[in-house]
Amino acid sequence: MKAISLSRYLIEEQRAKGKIPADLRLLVEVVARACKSISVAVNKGALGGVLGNVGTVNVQGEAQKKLDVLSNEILLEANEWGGHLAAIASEEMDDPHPIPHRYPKGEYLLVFDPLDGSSNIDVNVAVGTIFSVLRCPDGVTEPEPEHFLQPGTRQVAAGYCIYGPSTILVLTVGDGTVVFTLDRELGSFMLTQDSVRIPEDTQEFAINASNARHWDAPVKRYVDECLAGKTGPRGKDFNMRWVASMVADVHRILTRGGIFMYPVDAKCRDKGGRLRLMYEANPMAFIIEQAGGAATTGHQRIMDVQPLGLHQRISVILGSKHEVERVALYFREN
Ligand code: AFP
Repeated sequence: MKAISLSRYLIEEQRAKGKIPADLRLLVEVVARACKSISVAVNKGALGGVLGNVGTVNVQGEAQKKLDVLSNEILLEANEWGGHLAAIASEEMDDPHPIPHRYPKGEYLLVFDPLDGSSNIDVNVAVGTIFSVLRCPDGVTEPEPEHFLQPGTRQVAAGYCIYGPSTILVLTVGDGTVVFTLDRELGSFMLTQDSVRIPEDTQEFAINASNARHWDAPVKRYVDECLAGKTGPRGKDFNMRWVASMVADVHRILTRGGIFMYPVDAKCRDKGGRLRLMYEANPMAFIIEQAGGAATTGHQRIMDVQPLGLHQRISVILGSKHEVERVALYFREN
């Protein structure tokens, strides 16, 4: 199959299938172009003078990397003039960024983690950009934080760009999950996988095992059974991976199956979890579900959660359908 470009894919989704309006096509193309710029900055590494910390902390209370701030600025500058957005929210900003009055507004809300996994940048491990697109409620011209608080089922598009050995854009507009690889000579994202299907079973789990003593019983039961391998109730051996960059862990699972868990535990319960609902859990859940996988908090489907705050954290268990369902069963039996 001759690879087609992102632009052609989006035009075909818009024209042939009526799946996306022109403004949403423009939005995805603008975000993809911004990701190309971020990829250039990330790939320069130490030569770009952008490694290390800024010396500030974000709304999460986390030290901001220079690339966190730069990636955020690239995404803001790329998106504020196009006329497709009503407002923008980011992990790196306390409140939504309004579209400057000198530019027209559109009907979409864009939420993103501009550079997820940024604690891995200085050690040259894959990082990525995660984004989610919602509709701005009708009649709202000056969106407030509460206008972003829509469940994940209301997303009209979601994606991530992983800056790894190759730069790969993974996207869903609700018509399956598709994968584009950046052709640096052309400067275009080219379609390299047109309908991702996550294997429903797996032998690979991803969790930060250093938190084991804090886990709730259902998580401990699931992981202990994986560790028991052939001799245990699962009757097969498991492998473990933990990159500590959600984009990298999710991309591996999207590619070959697996289960990713960052559950609420005794250590992070007071914060509601480790990962953020609006710009990490929801977009990844949309992508995973569109590829035949599942995504739960342990108690409910992630995309059904009614957000209570823009930077709300949530328990995340996602990946191969049968494994996620097993963990959810253990929560019900608990
Ligand atoms: P950073 O962006 O601060 O590196 O956090 C990355 C992340 O939000 C997510 O990408 C990882 O899955 C998770 O945190 C790793 O958390 P631990 O460092 O506690 O394993």
